[in-house]
Amino acid sequence: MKKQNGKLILLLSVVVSMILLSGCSTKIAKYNPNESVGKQINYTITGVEAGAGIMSSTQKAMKEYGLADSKWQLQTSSTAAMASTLGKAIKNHEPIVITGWTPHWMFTKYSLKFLKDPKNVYGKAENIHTIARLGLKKDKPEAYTMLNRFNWKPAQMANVMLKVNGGEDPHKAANDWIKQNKAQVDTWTKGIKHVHGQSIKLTYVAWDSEIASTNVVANVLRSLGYKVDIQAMEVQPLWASIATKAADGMVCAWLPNTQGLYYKDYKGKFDDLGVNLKGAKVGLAVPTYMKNINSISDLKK
Ligand code: PBE
Repeated sequence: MKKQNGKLILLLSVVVSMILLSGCSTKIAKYNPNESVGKQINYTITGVEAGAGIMSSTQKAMKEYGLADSKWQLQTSSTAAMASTLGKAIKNHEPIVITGWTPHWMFTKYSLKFLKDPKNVYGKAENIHTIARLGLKKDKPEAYTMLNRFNWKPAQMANVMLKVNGGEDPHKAANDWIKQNKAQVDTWTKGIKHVHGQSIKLTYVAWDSEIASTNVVANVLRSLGYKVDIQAMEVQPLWASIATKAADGMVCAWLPNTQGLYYKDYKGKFDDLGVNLKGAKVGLAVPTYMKNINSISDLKK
């Protein structure tokens, strides 16, 4: 008898938890164009790492568009977590607002749109700059020349990113890209003397875009004979690593807007080698099925 009771309790608890679980999963509502979007997503913008420039730009946007004084909040997260939340939301046709940027595989994989920003808080087009430590030109002129010449197009960066997102090792994805774009890479290395195992250190933030660019640049420097160390870190330490000369260079400076505050803070303590990618973009983004939401001010609806 006792044994049977035990079984019954077990069976009951399985049934109860199944009901609970299925109850939870059906509770996630699909995007409803007729209801306030804020209400549907608990007034939450899904963000990325705390130090990212896009996070401070978004705080500013929330103030300028009158979202900060209402119930809206910006959720700090990580790029990987944001991408996974986005993927799940899209699968279920749920509403979601993210901090987005291009080049990024998210815009290739999913149908997303940037929200219009009439107050121009995020700036128009952003560029990505290469930044070297002071003195690199004199100490490692070969590497400096290559870093100074490095430049590519958003679609090229997106191509490497998409491969890495598909599971390819970044080192290999970068090498494949280099092989397939030999003529372009040759213009970066032309006439540069090979060095013999000199070491050089590049720092970066592990955003998909910067994983792609840093691996490409590192592999090209390796082909010139450098022993290259690449080290991932947060944004503020990234700028500090160059300013304190703990690292030689980085190719991840989104400017003039996104990382403008770091640029200002460390001004005079780094060498700006100029743009390596033109036409990046930063802003708030939503899936295209959120038909009624086209501008940041629409979030107040
Ligand atoms: N991001 C990706 C960075 C630059 C590249 C938009 C998260 C930032 O906000 O600083």
